[in-house]
Amino acid sequence: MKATLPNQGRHRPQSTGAQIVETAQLFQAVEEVLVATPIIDIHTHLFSPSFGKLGLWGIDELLTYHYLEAEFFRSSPTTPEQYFALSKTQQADAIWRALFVENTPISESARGVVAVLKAFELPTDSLDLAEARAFFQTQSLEDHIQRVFGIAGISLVVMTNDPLDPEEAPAWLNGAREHPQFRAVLRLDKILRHWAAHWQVLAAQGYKVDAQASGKSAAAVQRFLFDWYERMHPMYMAVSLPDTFFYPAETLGNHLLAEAVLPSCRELDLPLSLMIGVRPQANAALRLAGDAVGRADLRLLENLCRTFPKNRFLVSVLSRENQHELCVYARKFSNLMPFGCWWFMNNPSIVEEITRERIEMLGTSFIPQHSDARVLEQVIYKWSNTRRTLAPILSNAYRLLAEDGRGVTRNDIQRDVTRLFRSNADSWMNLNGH
Ligand code: RAT
Ligand code: ZN
Repeated sequence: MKATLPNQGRHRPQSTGAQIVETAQLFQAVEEVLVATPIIDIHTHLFSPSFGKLGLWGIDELLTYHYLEAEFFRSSPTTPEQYFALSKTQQADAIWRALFVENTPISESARGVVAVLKAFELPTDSLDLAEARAFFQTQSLEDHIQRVFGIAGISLVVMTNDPLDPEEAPAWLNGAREHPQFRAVLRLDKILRHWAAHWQVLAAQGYKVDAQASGKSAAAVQRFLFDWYERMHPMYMAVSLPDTFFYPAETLGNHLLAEAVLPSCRELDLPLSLMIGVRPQANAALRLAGDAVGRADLRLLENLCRTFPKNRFLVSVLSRENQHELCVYARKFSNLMPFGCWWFMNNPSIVEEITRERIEMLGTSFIPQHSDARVLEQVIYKWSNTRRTLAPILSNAYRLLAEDGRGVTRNDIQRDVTRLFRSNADSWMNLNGH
């Protein structure tokens, strides 16, 4: 019998009859769809304007980003003690001089600042920051946000909101105004990781908790979370965890996780985001830049996903060595959603490796990236880099598919990009329901 060849025609039979994209056109088609699809940025440290000075933007904040501070100490004799004694303007000047004038800014974070300056047609090679500072000083924040979101091609950002932060909590209590493009996240690090230093704050607010989180403490923490849910309308709850974190284990944090946080998430229909793999303050002198990375034992995910099938877990891991296991666990548990290439993973070479692996193992059932932006304008370069890295990866996946017998239409590409950058987030976080 004559073997039937895979369909090589330019139209897909029994389907919409839509035009298959020629292999030679795939890259361009993917690029165009990526540019035209507004992205939902599911994890940032940005704030809407009603949080006042908590929201960082402008050239001095861009330059003093902790990713750049870590690089600065490698290219300058300035010690951390000397650096942190400087004013913000002096710090930015020192970083500009060391990383942009005396050296070529080829690292990922340094290149990002160049891309932002270019986006606003500011000089990228000047000896000082006078022109850039003058530009940012004359922007009105709300208009600037709209312009930045437009250039970055994003429609919505999810903030990181800490109800126990002494600067942030008052803003919520004074009724921070909701903003259509900024959504909240209830961050739990102080409760799950630093209870000893924070239980008193809950107690002082009338929640009946104690130092050991014993007795009715878990129930009181649940009430605390419900109260903050009412204030923030968060998209999910979140915690960053060290590489040594494990579940199950007899720890106070695990007790609160199992007895307060996970039941609250179930009742409120919220996912829990776990960001796993930080080695906190490996070099404390560097402050925010002082954390490192460690490989975690991801059997913790197997245990959580199996023990709590009614909870949804959004997970990002910081160690490159943990990335493959995360994909394998996602294949085992549909209540696990891998997201983002986080922090030390957010470099093109590593993003490429992780994303190819995820597509090969999970198709489009993951969220490829989040910006982790701390400074507003960073979304410009972070999302441009993501599109730039994704376009060849996705078009190559389509080329292989075509070679194996199925071409894709532009609608297929649009459906996939929408799922990756919008609807996976939307369906997991129910963006319009909370
Ligand atoms: O990527 C970062 O900026 C880190 O400092 C952390 O903030 C991390 O993203 C986190 O959310 O804990
Ligand atoms: Zn973050």
